[in-house]
Amino acid sequence: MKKSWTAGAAFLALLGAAGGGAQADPAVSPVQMSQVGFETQGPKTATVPDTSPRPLPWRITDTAGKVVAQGQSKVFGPDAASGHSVHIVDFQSLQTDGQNYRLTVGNHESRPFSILQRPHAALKYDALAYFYQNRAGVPILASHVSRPDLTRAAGHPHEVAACFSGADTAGVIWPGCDYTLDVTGGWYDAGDHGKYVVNGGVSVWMLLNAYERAAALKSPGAAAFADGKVNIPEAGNGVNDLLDEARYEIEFLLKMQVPDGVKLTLPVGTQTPGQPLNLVEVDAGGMVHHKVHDAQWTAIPMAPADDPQPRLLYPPSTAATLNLAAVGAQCARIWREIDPAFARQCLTASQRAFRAALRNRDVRAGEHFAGGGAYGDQDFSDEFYWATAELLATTGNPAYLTALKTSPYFLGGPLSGKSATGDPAWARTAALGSLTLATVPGALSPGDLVTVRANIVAAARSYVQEGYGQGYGLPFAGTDYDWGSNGALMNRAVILASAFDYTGDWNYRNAVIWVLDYLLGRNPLDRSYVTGYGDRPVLNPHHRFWAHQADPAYPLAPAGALSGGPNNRAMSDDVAKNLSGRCAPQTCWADDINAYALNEVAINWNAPLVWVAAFIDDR
Ligand code: 9MR
Repeated sequence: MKKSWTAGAAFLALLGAAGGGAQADPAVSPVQMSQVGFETQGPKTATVPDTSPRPLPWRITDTAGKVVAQGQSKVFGPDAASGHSVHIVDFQSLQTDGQNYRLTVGNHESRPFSILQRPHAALKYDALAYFYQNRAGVPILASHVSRPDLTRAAGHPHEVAACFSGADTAGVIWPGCDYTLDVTGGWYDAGDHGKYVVNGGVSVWMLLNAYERAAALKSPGAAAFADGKVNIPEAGNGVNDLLDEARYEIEFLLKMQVPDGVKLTLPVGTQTPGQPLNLVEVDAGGMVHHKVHDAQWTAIPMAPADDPQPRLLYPPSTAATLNLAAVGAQCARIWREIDPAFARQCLTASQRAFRAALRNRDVRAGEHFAGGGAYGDQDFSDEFYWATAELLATTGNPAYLTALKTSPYFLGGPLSGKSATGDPAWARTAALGSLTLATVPGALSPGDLVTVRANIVAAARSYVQEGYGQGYGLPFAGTDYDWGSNGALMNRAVILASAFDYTGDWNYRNAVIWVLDYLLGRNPLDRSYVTGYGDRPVLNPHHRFWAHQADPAYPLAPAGALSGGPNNRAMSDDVAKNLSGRCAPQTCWADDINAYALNEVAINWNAPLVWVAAFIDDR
């Protein structure tokens, strides 16, 4: 971020964000707060850009215009992440449910807002509906969507794919393989129609962990997704609907596994641009294809059923193989009693994958295929830890514990342990292993359980502190907003929420609210990044079917999809390039379907949104 950034540029960024949409945006509010409302007893904060060095008087009026709360703002001053000089108003003391409250700070007046018992009650269902609506292989039916224009024909209903062969964009010749796989099903990754095992694995894990967390706590939330609660075709089959949705992807992941006895020529070790790949023939049986996607990128708009491109399997990788090892193990313990045959299938696949990864420890994804994202990862020590933790939690086999103890991540938290895990991310999965060990009853000895939970709580404690240093209250102190920053914040909220679960300390839950408030409107763009939520929701995410902005014959997005969010690190699309250098970190974003680096939607961002929304309403 350039230091020379000015308030004028902020204004331009706001205009950029508001302009060009298929639907008119309401005016930017001078008072930024959650546009969805506040919990009766929860934290209530608003941020007001104002350069006054002295506190401003504030008051809240109710529907009748009566003043129900008042005080003085806290002068925060210049805030690097937003580029604004701001004041913060804390009105947690107002604990009377109501609608049409207004907050006036100095001469700035907010939109009407509400205080409710459970303002986030619907979010978990809308966030989960994202997954049904991005299913491949089946038609999206009127009975399961909120508007007729969201229905569509099945995309890729007979997806029998051959392996990529021939030259990639860097001129590397790939030999292909002598089999095809029927990989019909699963979820499309994002705005594109690719299906990537690496990202699919972490997304499934997140949904399954939401289930395991609530089950272990025996909290009211354990019933939130009980059979029939979610409007999906499987409702009524006697199985929890969150599990039904996750299984739709697991079945696809299982299909991506290489048959036994197959030898493939794969790139082993470091890949240096400009240098030839180290292509080695290996025993690839049990490995997992990294991804399946179109031979070439398709245009926007594009309903999945209209995709004219051939679908191809791309070479197996160690990362994809360990994703299946991890999620297969998680599946095996969850379905053990629900569907023993499926559980056995999952465990067999998991163990086959794990053995294959041990044989092929450093097979990296090729970075030069057209038509899809790379999800290239260079370090698999975190995936090994994650998969081993899942297998231990499922089988209790002491051999896995012995192996786990040799990992630098053993019992690590995001910021501490022998090696810090970082927050969960598609390329950083060690935190998932630690969360599983901290969640699944009996996975660890009591002493080790205390340690892993303490390491997770230590990160949460530090994140809360970060929040106190932010003008918009975000428990993230950095000024690097990566591709999918909103998804990253959701993953951080999972850490904060888990710390609340382990300790009962409400400060951690409050910090989860800070994250939700930011996503739902308390941000310098006055934007709700969740479609269908708030007064100024994102309208034009980068998505090939929810492509109303590109062509009015296509639908607007349904409610509950999370925009990737501000990105000042990899401003690669044309809209982002235009903003580059003249936006503060939290304002490097635009509501434009072409802004794939800023405004795409994706399974790995919506999955932690489901987790967090379920957590926050779990009372
Ligand atoms: O989320 C991914 C992000 O971390 C990467 O920086 C980016 C560029 O490689 O790719 C993102 O993932 C995209 C994937 O490659 C293809 N489908 C859409 C995903 C979200 O933008």
